[in-house]
Amino acid sequence: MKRPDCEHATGRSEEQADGEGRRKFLKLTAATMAAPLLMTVTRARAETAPPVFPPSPATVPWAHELPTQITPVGPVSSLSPPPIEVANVAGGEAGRNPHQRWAQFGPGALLYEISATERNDWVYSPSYPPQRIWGYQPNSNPDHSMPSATFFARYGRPLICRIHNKLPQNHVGFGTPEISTHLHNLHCGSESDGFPGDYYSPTKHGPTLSANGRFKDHLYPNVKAGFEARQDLIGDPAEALGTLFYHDHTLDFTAPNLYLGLAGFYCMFDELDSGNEADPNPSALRLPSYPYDYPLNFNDRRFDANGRLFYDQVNPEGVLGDKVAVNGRIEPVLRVAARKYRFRLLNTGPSRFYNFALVSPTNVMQKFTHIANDGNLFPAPLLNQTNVTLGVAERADIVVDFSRYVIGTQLYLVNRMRQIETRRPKDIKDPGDRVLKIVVDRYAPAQDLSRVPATLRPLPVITQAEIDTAPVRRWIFERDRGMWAINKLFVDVNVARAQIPKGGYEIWELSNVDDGWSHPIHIHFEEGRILQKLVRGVSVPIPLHEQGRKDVYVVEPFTTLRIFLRFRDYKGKYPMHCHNLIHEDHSMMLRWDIV
Ligand SMILES: [Cu+2]
Repeated sequence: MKRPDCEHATGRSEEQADGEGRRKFLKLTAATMAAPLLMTVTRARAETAPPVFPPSPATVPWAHELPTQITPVGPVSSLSPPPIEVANVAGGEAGRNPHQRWAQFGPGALLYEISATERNDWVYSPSYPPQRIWGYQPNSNPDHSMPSATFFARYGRPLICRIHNKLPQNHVGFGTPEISTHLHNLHCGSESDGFPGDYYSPTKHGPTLSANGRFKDHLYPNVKAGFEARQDLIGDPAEALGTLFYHDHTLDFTAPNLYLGLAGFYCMFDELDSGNEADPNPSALRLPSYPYDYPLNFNDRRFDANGRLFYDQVNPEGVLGDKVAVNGRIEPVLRVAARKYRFRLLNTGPSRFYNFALVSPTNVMQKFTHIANDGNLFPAPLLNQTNVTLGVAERADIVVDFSRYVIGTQLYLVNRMRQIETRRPKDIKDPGDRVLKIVVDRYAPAQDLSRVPATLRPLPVITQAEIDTAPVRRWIFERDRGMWAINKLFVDVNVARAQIPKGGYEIWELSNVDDGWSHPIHIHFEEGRILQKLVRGVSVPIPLHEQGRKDVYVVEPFTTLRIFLRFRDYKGKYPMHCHNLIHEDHSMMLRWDIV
């Protein structure tokens, strides 16, 4: 029998004992647990039975009200010590690589300061005791309505976000008190990308950093991909992104750290999607805008008999949550005005897929307009939709017009996707589970000037000549030796599995050769386009909502997706990984470099 050849089993040389010891322990434990099974069966569903955990205790629904509007975090006037191009290790910063394009974006950037912190008073449900949660919050005026703060950012306004690690370094239980914060899927230098090996704390650092740190500065240029070739800092509006989110990406511990709450929204605006529904600019889309622009983050969670958050970070099957938290609350109520809203739906996992529908109390599906997928506005809105599916890390922006309802109307957002294991969803079945109650309880104080125009954002051009000349890489995602592998290898953050020239373009074929798992694959850095979808080798139509730009590609059993990708403007190390956080933590990840 072959031994696992991953770095975790063989050990890394340069890392500190504690964190690395835990990482090695986890991987060896997982490999040992799976080893006897390997002698008889090698693949897929027959290999192991997923673990069965007791159900979470019952909750009383609709006992918690979400705020009627979210409060984005604001900039600070200064940072001390001031941010600089090269890591200020003497001043407490982790040993990152120098900021790329500092001269263009650093001086004059807006300054933000947040900290990863622990609090002990979070109430998932009034049926459960207040308990520990982790989140990213501003140092002053933290937003206690969400586990992590929300950013509203604008193209053309670069920002520097200083992220302190104030997690308790004597932490016990699941999760690890190091962080590496990834802003999914911002176009930025790899030193600001939150690479999984770039985790840091005051006492530890990952193998791809050079020093521990109390904080790390992230330069978010808020510039559209391809700006270098255009020689401007405005970029092509077709490349703009919208609904992004940031989260911890620490190697081997992303699932438990997100499970504890380390994920928040980062919404981007530009001259089209300007965030102002009264915008006089004729090119502005005037979509429903703040405070009627509302992010909703969904996660699956499981609780023990005492109502405390439960997780098993050793088992490579993870834990499937049987409660759905919405912005950190189970079965909350959102009161809305009788007008149009933009909801930004986000699935932060760890493993559950959702199919959301908005229904009446008698389970009649209501119509909405689907305008964006993975933070990318469609060329044209998809009208009269009744449901939307989200794999982990996928997003959907929808517009719901509540002016159609009388005051007092109650509606429910339901999850129709049934899932009984972390491996993949089972099927869609009505009427679904009610996860959010929406009450139309008032008229808006002012006229609703928002609209959903017939055209939204054009797609960037890909020429046939580019498709014909693109180098092709093939990546196979499969179960291997009790863990998850890409082309038979487990993650090694020190080794680049692909080296791609800056400015290049390629076609990546993502293949799932098993029948037991669905893999929502995330490729950092630039949005891609699905050119072709094959099931058992036969080309099938690409769903309309997946024909635009994407950054998460759900690769279902026996499926191959052919993706067109560009690699522009920056150099450095970036990962591709399964965004089922359990697969990600159990090695389904690789590093690729732009050189
Ligand atoms: Cu996966």
